[in-house]
Amino acid sequence: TFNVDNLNALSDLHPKPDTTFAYGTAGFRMKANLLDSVIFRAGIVATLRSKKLDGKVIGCMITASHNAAPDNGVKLVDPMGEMLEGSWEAHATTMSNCETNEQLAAYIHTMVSTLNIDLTKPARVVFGRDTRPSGDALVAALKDGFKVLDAESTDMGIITTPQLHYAVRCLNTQGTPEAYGEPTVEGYYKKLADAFKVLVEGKPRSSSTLILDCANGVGAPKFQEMLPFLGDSLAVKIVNDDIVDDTKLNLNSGADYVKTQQRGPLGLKMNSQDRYASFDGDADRLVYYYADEDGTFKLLDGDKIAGLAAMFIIELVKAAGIDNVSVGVVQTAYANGASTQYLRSNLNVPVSCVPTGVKHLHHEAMKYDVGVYFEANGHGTVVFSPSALKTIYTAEESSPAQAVAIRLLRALSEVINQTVGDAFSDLLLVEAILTQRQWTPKIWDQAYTDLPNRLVKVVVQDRSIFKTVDAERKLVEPVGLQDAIDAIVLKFRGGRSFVRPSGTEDVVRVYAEAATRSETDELAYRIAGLVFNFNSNGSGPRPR
Ligand code: G16
Repeated sequence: TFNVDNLNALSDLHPKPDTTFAYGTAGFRMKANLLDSVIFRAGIVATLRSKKLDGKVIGCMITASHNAAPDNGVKLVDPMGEMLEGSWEAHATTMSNCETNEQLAAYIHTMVSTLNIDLTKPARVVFGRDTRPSGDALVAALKDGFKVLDAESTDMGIITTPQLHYAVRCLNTQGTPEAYGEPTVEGYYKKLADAFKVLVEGKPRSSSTLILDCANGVGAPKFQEMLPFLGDSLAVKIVNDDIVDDTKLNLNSGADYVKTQQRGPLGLKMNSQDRYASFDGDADRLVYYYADEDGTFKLLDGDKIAGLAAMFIIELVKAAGIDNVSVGVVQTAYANGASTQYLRSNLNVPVSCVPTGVKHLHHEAMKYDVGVYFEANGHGTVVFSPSALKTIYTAEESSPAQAVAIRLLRALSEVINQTVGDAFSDLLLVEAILTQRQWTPKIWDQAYTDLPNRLVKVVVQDRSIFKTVDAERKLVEPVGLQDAIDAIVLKFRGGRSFVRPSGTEDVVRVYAEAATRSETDELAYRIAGLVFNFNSNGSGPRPR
């Protein structure tokens, strides 16, 4: 049992506001001023999870990633660095919605008894936060949550989300055959930089400059911190690195802006000689882009990164003579139709489609020996199964070409953050492949041509009325809306569109693809208008 007076005293410091909470696509996320009680209780959930798993270290990351500066949130991290298991998301949601201290105590008791949690077991948690000013107070709430059931906690300070995921895995695998690395940010920099140097060894470096937009978020100081580890293996010019003026976070910059607006960060003058990349606010997403000779903006999003990574890995696996290692790619409904076609027809890899959220992609990717997963928004990574790693590490070379392929595969498995999508690690992966191939972004882009596409946000009164099936490609509620969407889509050449509620923002997202730019825009705005009008739910500005 546990000390209820202690719980009550701590819980009184973090009263629940009159709001219903839900663990969304990537944890709880909303206006920071509503989050105090949620974060306090997330601390309790993390403690219980650790006790349930025999004292394994659980991670808590305070961030709202790509969202605007006034938002914040928390993502919970399971022992191997992956997102919290689905059934526990439901426990976190229920706990966050307990109205009184009595209900909260009762729910903790319910979890302890139904999940068979031994409260005498130790609990260990590690936490970090991004640069948002609301982070400090929320960290204090989280720490109070740890006090309820006496969790031993480690504060990693201001770090990127993937660095926390990395540290969790390192802590849980230390001293085992699966040891993942040093559980510190320096350990992380060293591991990635050392692997990167192997990947580019002996290859001439690009004469163009890599201009890196850090969305005025935590990626800026942290990437700067990694540069000395990379030495002269990579030249980068960092822009949008103002973390002092917090209003600038993700504002007119960053991966989400670039992907959804299909243009470079505001105020960035692009030229056709250089290559450009953007992180999001907590550095777990990456997109690349460049300007064509005529100045046209060209986006290399998560789909393009997945294609590049899959192509490179497939060729290395062949060259290393370990063809028995299966490679697969996981996408979501947002994947550009042309990318899926390229993967299936040109690379001959199996492609699966799952609902939005890296947690879904990660699990599906683990079904392959090497699973490449990326959301179109630039969130993704590559996972290697234990047996694939064993094959890669025990493979014997019978030719110099084979030796090179094996060496590169080993380094790839080290440069890639296998716990979660990681903008730093993905950037090094892309740079390594471009350097190996001596490719410009333009050559990379030639793998396939994206179908014109458009993503629109619609503000509605209640996004919870939108229910989807079939990896979010079809709406089942509100009844009748999908039929209306289908009827419109049919009128457009190569038309495809779907509607789903966001799990991180208070909006409904509309995605559309069609044969031409103008048809795509028309399709997107007609569907958005439909959603806006449906049952008079539109509460924000009419989408234009
Ligand atoms: C989070 C998730 C991503 C997801 C994105 C948007 O990203 O980790 O998997 O694609 O939200 O989700 P939704 O469309 O449900 O709002 P981040 O970078 O914000 O943590």
